[in-house]
Amino acid sequence: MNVLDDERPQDEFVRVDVQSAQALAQSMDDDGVGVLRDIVPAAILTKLRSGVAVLVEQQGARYFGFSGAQWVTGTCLAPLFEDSGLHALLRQLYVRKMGTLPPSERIYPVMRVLSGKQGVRHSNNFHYDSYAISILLPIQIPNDPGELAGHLVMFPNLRNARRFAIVNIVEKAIMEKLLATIWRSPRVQKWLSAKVVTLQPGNLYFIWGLRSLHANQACAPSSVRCTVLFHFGDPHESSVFKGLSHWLHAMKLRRMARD
Ligand SMILES: O=C(O)CCC(=O)C(=O)O
Ligand SMILES: [Fe+2]
Repeated sequence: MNVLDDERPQDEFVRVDVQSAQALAQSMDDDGVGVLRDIVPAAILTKLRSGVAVLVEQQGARYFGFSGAQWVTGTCLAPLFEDSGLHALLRQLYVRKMGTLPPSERIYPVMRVLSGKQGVRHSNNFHYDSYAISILLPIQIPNDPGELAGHLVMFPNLRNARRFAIVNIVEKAIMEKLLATIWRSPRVQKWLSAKVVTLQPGNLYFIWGLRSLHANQACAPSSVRCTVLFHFGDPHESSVFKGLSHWLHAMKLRRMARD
């Protein structure tokens, strides 16, 4: 495309279309990941990165995580977060994979900033998301030659969604805690054909988060890595065991925050 033909203001997102659902779902099934390229414009990436730089400057090189709708409101990511095309696409993907309507229309946004020794601790933590679909937006990925970039590594579509929340919780505990070191082993990753997804800021990466065991690779403690996740569709949203899984997750974050 000739850039001169593109009349979008430089800080506007490229429109996300529900028509992409079929192709995305196919790639997520076949390759583990579906990609929409060049959705977040460079001007917005620059703004977000300067916000992150201020945080790192103020609080030092450590791990930051923001979750829930409040942190997005009023930021330059809000137009994408509220975009009706994105919501329609997520709904469509959910219906295709889960065979029912999503339990809610809510997108759960998370921002992760990895830096310093704590950042390394937040790497290679293989997990299943609680949400059927996760979109990963790389904001800042280290890219100096010879530097570890912290790409995404995944075992695509290792399982199906579990019907009962308690089964899901027990399975997650076994896979994410008891067997944590197994998934980190290069030999196991090779043997089980783990996929490394090279992250390019500006693109949106779609995965079946609930089905695919995944983690970010480590990057150097001296670098800063920032990603945003949009999670959608938790089939166990209204389960009585949800409180337990939130508590387990909060404990895990607290443990990792200890120096
Ligand atoms: O930051 C990343 O690359 C992945 C993070 C992730 O999988 C998550 O927060 O659920
Ligand atoms: Fe995840």
